Amino acid sequence: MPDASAVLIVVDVQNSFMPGGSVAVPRGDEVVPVINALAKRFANVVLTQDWHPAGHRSFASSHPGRKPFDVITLDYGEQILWPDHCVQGTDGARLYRDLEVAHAQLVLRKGDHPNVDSYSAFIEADGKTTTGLRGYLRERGIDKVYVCGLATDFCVAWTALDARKVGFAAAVIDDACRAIDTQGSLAAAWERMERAGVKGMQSGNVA
Ligand code: VGL
Ligand code: ZN
Repeated sequence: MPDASAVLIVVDVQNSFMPGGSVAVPRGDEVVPVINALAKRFANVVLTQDWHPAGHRSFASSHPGRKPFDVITLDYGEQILWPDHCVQGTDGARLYRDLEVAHAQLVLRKGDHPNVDSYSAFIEADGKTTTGLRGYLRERGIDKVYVCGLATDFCVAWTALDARKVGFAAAVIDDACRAIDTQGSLAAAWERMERAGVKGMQSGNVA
C-alpha cells in the first residue's frame, strides 16, 4: 500500500472522453474498474476535470476553416484542435458515473482559461500559469505522484511530465490509462516520459 507521501492523480475520467463522447478515447471505459480498485489502496487521491468554457481556443469550432485534429500554432506553441468537449456545467464535463472514488480529497479543474489549453494538472500550455497543485501536494507532505486516467498521450503524460519538472517522483500506471493515439502521439509521449524519468508500471505492481 502506498504511504502518506504518495498521491494517485485520476485524470479526466469524464463523459466526453468515454465511448459515445465527443473525444471518445478507444476503450476508455475499461480504466474504470481498474481505477476503482487502485484508488482504494491510496490514502491520497486527486481527481482532475478538463473544464473548458464554451468557445475554448482548443476547440476546432473556434477556428473557422479548421477541423478537429488539425494542428495550429498559437502564441504558446502547437495546439491540436479538438471537437468541443468538457464544457463547464455540461454532461460531457461530468465525472463518469461508474467512477467510485468517494475518498478523493480534491477535484482539480483545469483548462478554464478561454485562451490557453491545459493538458497538465500542474502547468497550463503557456508553460507558466500554474494550477496550484504543486503547492497543495507539497503542503500535504506528498513527494510521489502516480498518474492514471485519460488520455495516456495527452493529459496523463503532460501531468506526469510536469510532476517531474516541479520535483516529484512520477509514475504512470499503464493498465489504468487509455490513449487517443493521433499522429504518433502515444509513442512520442512514452519517449518523452522515459527521458524525463517517469516510470511506467502496472497497477498490480503498485506497492
Ligand atoms: C484531453 C484532449 C483535449 C485529455 C483533454 O484529457 O487527455 N485530451 N483535452
Ligand atoms: Zn480539453
